[in-house]
Amino acid sequence: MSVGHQAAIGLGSNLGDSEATLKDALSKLDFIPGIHVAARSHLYQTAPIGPPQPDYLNACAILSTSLAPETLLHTLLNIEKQFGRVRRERWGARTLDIDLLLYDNLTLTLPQLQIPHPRMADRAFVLIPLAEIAPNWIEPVSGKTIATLAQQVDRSGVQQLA
Ligand code: X6L
Ligand code: MG
Ligand code: MG
Repeated sequence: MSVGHQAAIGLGSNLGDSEATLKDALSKLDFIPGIHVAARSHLYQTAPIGPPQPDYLNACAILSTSLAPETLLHTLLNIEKQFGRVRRERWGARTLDIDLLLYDNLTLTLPQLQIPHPRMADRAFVLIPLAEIAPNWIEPVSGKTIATLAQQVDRSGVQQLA
């Protein structure tokens, strides 16, 4: 397998100590062989999309990785489990969600993994943090940069934390 891939991930939490969870999850990721956290966004407090539930904290990160997309996905899901993620109702509250958003300029459709993340291009809670750290990355389905996509979403309900 080749080395030196770039992946973008989105993190979200709205149960428990979300700030600690997001920071700890990123440091756990950085400790994993084959993953380096190259950049991380600020944390954002965001209004929930989906069923009524508490506000989220969201963030994004850029990973340098030697892991293939499927291997990286399994690593991310394993970290979710380590933070006590329990899948109950669809789109319900969670201690930690980590989504694989982009992987190089790849488009990939597998039963359990679609890259780019199919709903990232219209989600302010993904695009606004991601635009901080990867404004010039081209989302390969739309052909638009993250900065352009971020400019096109409604920023209300997305507040950067200090
Ligand atoms: C129609 C149907 C329109 C479904 C939108 C949008 C479904 C987003 C799921 C949708 C639809 C989602 C987060 C969240 C969730 C998060 C914030 C999801 C999955 N995750 N809200 N809601 N942050 N603020 O990380 O993204 S549930
Ligand atoms: Mg998600
Ligand atoms: Mg997810």
